[in-house]
Amino acid sequence: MMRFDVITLFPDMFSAIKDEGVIARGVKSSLLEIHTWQLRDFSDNKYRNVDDKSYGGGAGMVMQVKPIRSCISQIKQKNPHAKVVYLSPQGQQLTHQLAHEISQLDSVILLCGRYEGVDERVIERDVDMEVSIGDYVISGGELAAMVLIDSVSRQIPGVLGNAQSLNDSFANSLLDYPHYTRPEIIDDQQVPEVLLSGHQANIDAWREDQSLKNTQKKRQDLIEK
Ligand code: 4GY
Repeated sequence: MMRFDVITLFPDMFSAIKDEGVIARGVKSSLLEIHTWQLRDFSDNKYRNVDDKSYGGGAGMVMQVKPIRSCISQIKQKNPHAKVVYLSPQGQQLTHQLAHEISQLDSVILLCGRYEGVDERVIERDVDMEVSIGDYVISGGELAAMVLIDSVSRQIPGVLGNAQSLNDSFANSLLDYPHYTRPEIIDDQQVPEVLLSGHQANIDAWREDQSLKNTQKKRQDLIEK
């Protein structure tokens, strides 16, 4: 059982992954748990503020250490070995391989930033791993956390139809092969004959070849690696 604890100002956003799809099924079948924590509940003032102006000036607010640290320490009371992941563009890039490594942990705390992000002292002392979903900026860590939860959960045995995740594009460091379904012909477009042949060895060979060609055409960089 893998457990995610998400620290966020917008816990309702996580209904997007909690309520339906592959992750929801993983939760229902007790393979994973997703808990959200409203950071404002850890504020020490009546206005429930968790941010303040930036030292040095400039527009934009910074998330304060105290509420974050007290939320993390409450979560860790039950899971002392939980790893804290901060989602930011300055992190290590999330890849199939990193998602797999994270899937080996049993408890992950995901810290979602807003505004200008968290006070650097949180990163220094409380964060174990900084992870980025790519070289662009989004408005908060929540969407990045959901991407991480989805990509990690898919690699937990049983969350997908068991053999499915081995089949994933990137599991073999190549792009996927093309997929077709009924009907056999639509307008002037026909399903490749080999897929209708029933000859599984030929189908497997065709798919492998298509994966390679697809990768050469669209992502030469993956082959050079
Ligand atoms: N890219 N990968 C990313 C991001 C938003 C303000 C700090 C990313 O992971 N997170 O762009 N995050 C910012 C928003 C606080 C994180």
